[in-house]
This record gives sequence, structure tokens and C-alpha cells, in this order.
Amino acid sequence: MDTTIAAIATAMSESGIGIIRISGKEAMDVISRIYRSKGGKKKIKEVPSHTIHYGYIYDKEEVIDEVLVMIMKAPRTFTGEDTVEIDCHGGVYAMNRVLETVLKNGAQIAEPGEFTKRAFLNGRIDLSQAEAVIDVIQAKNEYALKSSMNQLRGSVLKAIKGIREEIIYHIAYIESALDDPEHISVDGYGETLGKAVQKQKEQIKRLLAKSSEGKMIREGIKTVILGKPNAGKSSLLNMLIGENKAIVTNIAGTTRDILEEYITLEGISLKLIDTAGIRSTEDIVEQIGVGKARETAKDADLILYVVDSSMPLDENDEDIMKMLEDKKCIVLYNKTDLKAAISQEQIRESIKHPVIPISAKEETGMEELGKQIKNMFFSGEISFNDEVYITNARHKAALEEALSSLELVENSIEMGMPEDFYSIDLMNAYESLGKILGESLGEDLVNEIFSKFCTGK
Ligand SMILES: Nc1nc2c(ncn2[C@@H]2O[C@H](COP(=O)(O)OP(=O)(O)OP(=O)(O)O)[C@@H](O)[C@H]2O)c(=O)[nH]1
Ligand SMILES: [Mg+2]
Repeated sequence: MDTTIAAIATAMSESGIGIIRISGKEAMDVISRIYRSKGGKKKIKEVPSHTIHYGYIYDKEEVIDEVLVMIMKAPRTFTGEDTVEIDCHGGVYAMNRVLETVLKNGAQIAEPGEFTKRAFLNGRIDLSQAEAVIDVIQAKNEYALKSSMNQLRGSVLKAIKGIREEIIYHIAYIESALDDPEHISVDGYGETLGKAVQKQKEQIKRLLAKSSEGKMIREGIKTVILGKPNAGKSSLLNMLIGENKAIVTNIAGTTRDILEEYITLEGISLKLIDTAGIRSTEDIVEQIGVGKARETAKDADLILYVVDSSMPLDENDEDIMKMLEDKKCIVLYNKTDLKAAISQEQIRESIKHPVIPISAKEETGMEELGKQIKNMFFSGEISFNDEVYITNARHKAALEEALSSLELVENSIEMGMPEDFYSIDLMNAYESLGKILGESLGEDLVNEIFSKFCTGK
């Protein structure tokens, strides 16, 4: 952290402006070596913090680019260090030349995520907030953006800190009582602690319960389109993505491979997966496709079961319905533009899942489908005011560890174990929760987390 780092913070493609970011002890020296104001008089090192200046970047006597320079002095900066941002023209060559000049004059190239890592190591943000930075950048829909913005503003930090404060209070109490038994008594303390642990467990469980929603917000609901051949699965996929990506023909058994596409429906991200129509067949290639379809359906978050309403139900439909018994599923009663061979009621009698009439050809029924998905996964709405969404697998694992440590505390209380037993497991729970905030994490793990960031962030 003694070095001064620099990187291009914007995308490496032609754009209006490009930003080169410099952070570290020597940031002001570096910029003063290469910046000249328009009149040539202004000393950039002497300007007040958090001001913007117009001028040129020079490599010795050569003008490189016309720029705006932002001067931000420690500690009120993202990294907590002296920081300079150079707004130059957003050409790939121009950005590279400015960066090169910065590097020649005392800065080192930053590693991916190094700015955010410094913010974390300098105590400007905790690890959950640092991780939220990357989530904000990668957010693909409104809800993902909102939940990661909340996390960036400290929602996870606050929830975890609250639980940890309660745990440490009890650890401290037990430890002092053991040190000073004459003045502090632990008689009957098991009961008080039991109640507290119960409450902490509930708080953690609540966070965990929201984690599957969190995962779906972030990664999209894994939605598998299933049905017998010719039901209109590929037509549905094409309609939803607004593109003729999947091959559609009136030949049963057209689709063989799995096809994946991301879409946003009513603000919710879906990872849509088209599959081969399910039937028993002699064709070896098709058999493999059917096998893949069955396999993919196993760990789906949602199944869209497409039924051809112009054909009677047959043994293939029966077979599929059996697969769907304990699944989250929506039945799409397709081809409503044709004469029906089965009614919606007949389907409702054979399967307990909701049925929505659609026509993949005439593109009807999609609004209903969006609403139904929202109802199934988010009880009709996603609220962000007081809800903390755990979207990160690392956080989820740490919460689960904390929960099992608290369960051990409960066991010890029930079995009437000595008090020092309580504090060992309480301490483990405290530390597991601390991992979310980045406490007691090994350097390797911290490096690994930040290595997933983009350069310049
Ligand atoms: N009239 C009408 N035809 C449709 C509709 N949806 C699909 N089709 C037709 O049904 C036939 C089969 O459609 P696909 O989308 O290929 O069906 P699939 O379920 O993907 O079939 P496989 O890949 O063979 O399993 C094509 O001729 C489509 O044009 C619809 O809503 N109305
Ligand atoms: Mg198909």
C-alpha cells in the first residue's frame, strides 16, 4: 500500500471521455509532473481538495491530451488516499497514452479491484460493501441494482453488526463472571442467554430465507421450458427474447441441444432454457437431447410447461406431469389461436399448477406470465425498504456457520454444561459473522475476492 497506483477506469472502447485514476501517497506529485493549466501558471499541487481543473497532459514537452483533472486529497476519497482522476478523450489510444505518461512519472499499474481493496484495507468500507461495488457494476436488472446499492450503503453491514454486538455482550458477560465470580453471578444465566440466542437465530434465519430470492435477483431465475415435441417451446423462447434464435419447424423433435438466453420480464431476470421435446424415441441424437432436458429440469427454479392446446394430451404429457409434481411450475396453454382439442379445465384437473393461456405465434399472454412469476417468487412484489437481501454465496455460507454455532450454544445450555462452553461457540458465531465484514479473513481470500473485479475499480 506504499505504492501509488493508476489505471484506466472506463471501458477500453471509443467513447466520449475516458477516466484515468491515480491513488496513493505520490498521486499529487505524479499529476504535478505531467499537468499544465491552460495559462501555464496554476500549480496543481497547491489547489484546494475536491476541485476540478482544465488543462493539458504533457509527456516531457509533448502535449498528449486536453483534460479535466479532479483533485481529491486524503482522507475523504474512495480509497482513503490522495486521489486524482484525469478525464481525457475516450479514445483507446488517447487513454493508453495518458496512462503511459502517468506510469512513467511515478505510478504503478493497479491490479484488478485494487482501488476498492485499498478502500477496504483503509477502513473506508467493509468487505460486504466492497463486494457490493462489483454487484452494482454487474447489475442486470432494476432489483439487482437496488439490492446491491442497499448493500453498498451498508444494509448487510448494519444487520450483521447488530447481531454481533449482542453476541459480544454475552461473551463479555460470561468472561467477566468467570473472572470475578464474587461480584458477577452466572446463576440462571443459561436461561437469559437461551432467549437471546433464540432471537439471534431468528434474525439469521430471516436473512438466510431471503438468500434464495437474493440469488435469483442477482443471477436470474433458472427457467426451463419443457413440453412434448411441437408444443411450441422454441417459439416461446424466440418470442420472449424477441429474436429468432432457436430453430422452429413443424417437425416434431426439432430441438436437440439446450439453448440458454437471459431476459427481463416485469423487472425480473430469467435465465431461459429451451430443451428438446420429451418423448420416447429411437433417434439416438434426440434421445440424448431428451436426457439433457430431464437433467436440466431437475435443478430448475421454475419450469414453464408448454402444452399444445390443439392436440389431445397423450402419454408424453402424462410423463412430463409426473416430473412436475413437486416443482415450481407454470403451465402455458399454447396455441390459443387454433381450435382447441383440450380445455384449460381438463389441464387444471390433471395438474395442480397455475395455467396461463398464451399464443407464441400471436404473442399473447406474456403480461400474465410476468405477473404470475412475480407472485410465485416475490409474493407479488419485491420491497427494498426494510428488507436485507443476501445475494452473496460467501455471506450465505458464513451465516449458516454462525447459525450452527448458535445451535451448539443452545445444546450446551440444555445439557447444563459449564458457562465457558457457551462462550466458545458464541465466539465462533461472532467470528463467522465477522467474515462477512472482512474480519479475520486470510490475505489469500481477500486477494481472491478482489481479483474478480475489473481493472480501475
Ligand atoms: N398456430 C400456432 N402455431 C404455433 C404456436 N406456437 C408454435 N407453433 C408452431 O408449432 C410448431 C412447433 O413449434 P416449435 O416452437 O418448434 O415447437 P417445440 O416445442 O420447440 O418443438 P421441438 O423442438 O420439436 O420439441 C411450429 O410449426 C410453430 O410455428 C402458436 O401459438 N400458434
Ligand atoms: Mg424446439
